[in-house]
Amino acid sequence: ALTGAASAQAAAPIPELVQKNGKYALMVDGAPFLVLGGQANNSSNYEAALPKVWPAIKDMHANTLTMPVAWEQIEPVEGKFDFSFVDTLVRQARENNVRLVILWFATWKNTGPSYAPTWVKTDNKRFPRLTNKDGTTSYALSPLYDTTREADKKAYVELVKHIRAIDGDQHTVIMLQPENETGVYGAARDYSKKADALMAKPVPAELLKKYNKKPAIGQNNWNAVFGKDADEYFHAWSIATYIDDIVAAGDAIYPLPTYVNAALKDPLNPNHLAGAYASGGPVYSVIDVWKAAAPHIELLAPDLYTPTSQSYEKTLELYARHDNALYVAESGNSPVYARYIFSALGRQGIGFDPFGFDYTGYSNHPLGTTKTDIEMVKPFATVYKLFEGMDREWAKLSFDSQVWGVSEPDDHSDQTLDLGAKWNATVSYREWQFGLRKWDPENRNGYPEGSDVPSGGVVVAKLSDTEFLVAGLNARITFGAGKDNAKKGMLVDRVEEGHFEDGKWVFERVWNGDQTDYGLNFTGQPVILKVRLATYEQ
Ligand code: N0T
Repeated sequence: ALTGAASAQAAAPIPELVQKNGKYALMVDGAPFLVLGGQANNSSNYEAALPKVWPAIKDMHANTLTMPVAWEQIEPVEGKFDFSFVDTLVRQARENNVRLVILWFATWKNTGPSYAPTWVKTDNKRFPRLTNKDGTTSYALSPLYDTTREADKKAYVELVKHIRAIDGDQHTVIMLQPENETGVYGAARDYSKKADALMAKPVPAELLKKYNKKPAIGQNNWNAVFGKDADEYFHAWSIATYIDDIVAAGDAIYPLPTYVNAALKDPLNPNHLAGAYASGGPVYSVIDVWKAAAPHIELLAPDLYTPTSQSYEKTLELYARHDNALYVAESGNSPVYARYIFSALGRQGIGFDPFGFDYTGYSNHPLGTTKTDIEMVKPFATVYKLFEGMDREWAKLSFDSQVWGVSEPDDHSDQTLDLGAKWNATVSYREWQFGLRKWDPENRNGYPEGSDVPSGGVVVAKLSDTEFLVAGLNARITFGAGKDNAKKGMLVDRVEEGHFEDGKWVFERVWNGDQTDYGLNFTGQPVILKVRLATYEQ
């Protein structure tokens, strides 16, 4: 007979990232889940800090808290484990009705070993640091030593075992991030003799296959195959295989979805050199290396601290791939970052997890805001309030149907949504709700207050050939006829405002007249619309 715990597990499957025709869903308790996350500050991973974490997560309307668990914290003495913080965290997350993403701060945290226990980070004989090009010793641990990997793996496996033991029937913990911002600054790779010897060997078959390379014998070492990219590819391969081995061991115990986060390479600067950014980490130009090296890692995710829309959008585009689900693992917490959730969801993102959300008083300005109180949270609460009532429905539509989404560009210019052959839509910003902007080209009426800071965005999901779910903030959406309907008259037939309850649309009222004559106008209030479009012969 099944035990109680086992039957509960059978009823609610373990969280899983599923893929269908290049679309992704993070399944939690058997249904698609949208992560509306908030990541706590780095040193908030102690019971004493938690009373300052939960209020911020609540004010934010987040459904998920992302929290580090440090190797130094769970294994301060080799072989002696202490999971008291994990127990407290999981219990309090349940009391606060949020899910958890746990970050494993271990061999690499922002590339350095600060979160490794003292017995690791002070023993350079047993756990060697890598060698810089000039022969000096780097601050970062080398990925080339079994001793380091096995020690990290042992602690990670204990953590995963513990999570299974306390959470295997409830799934409060929905994802794990092994390590944090891997790679190394100041070098492209480990330049030790050991590393040189490995680079002189043939490139592994999986990697050759990924890059479609068929080098001749004798021409198959790393430098011969990859030329100027060889150092970075080698380091990325070394780190990715190291982490994959750890994740595989965890998966054998309790296979939660895992992802790694990237300290980014500038997507707009082709001359950005490895080592100036974290070389070997999962930056866009080595996504294929990571995919070949780390089949157990579900996805690679960007940490977005570049506020300009051009840069932010480019990075989203680079990580939203058929073979990689988009997940914003970190984002700055200045007000300008909040709107990018619309772009992330438009690219079929499975979640958004901006950084620095607790009331411990720390600000990482200029990466994020100078504010550390409710003012920091407000812009994110505004976007999360819009999605919180339909997080499950949105995630399902994103997986099963078609979705679009845009956020306001820095120059506030209009954007076009190609909704297929029948319809399209234009999204515009900084408009009053009444009237058409083109009637007032001099802009004598000025702009709505505060609209100089971009905060707008719109998402659209297809419900049927003629119906769309539309939600937005500080933007106007105007629907139009696509090429199949070009010769017909086109109208917005019916606009319903409503909300979701237990997965069902609950009608509140019909929008018409001023509310629809000048496009559908979203303000700073959360509003969800169901829009039906129609044509007539003319
Ligand atoms: C992030 C966070 C935390 C455009 C910084 C960002 C977090 C880590 N690192 O507060 O430390 O744990 O993942 C690095 C950003 C580099 C500068 C980018 C300038």
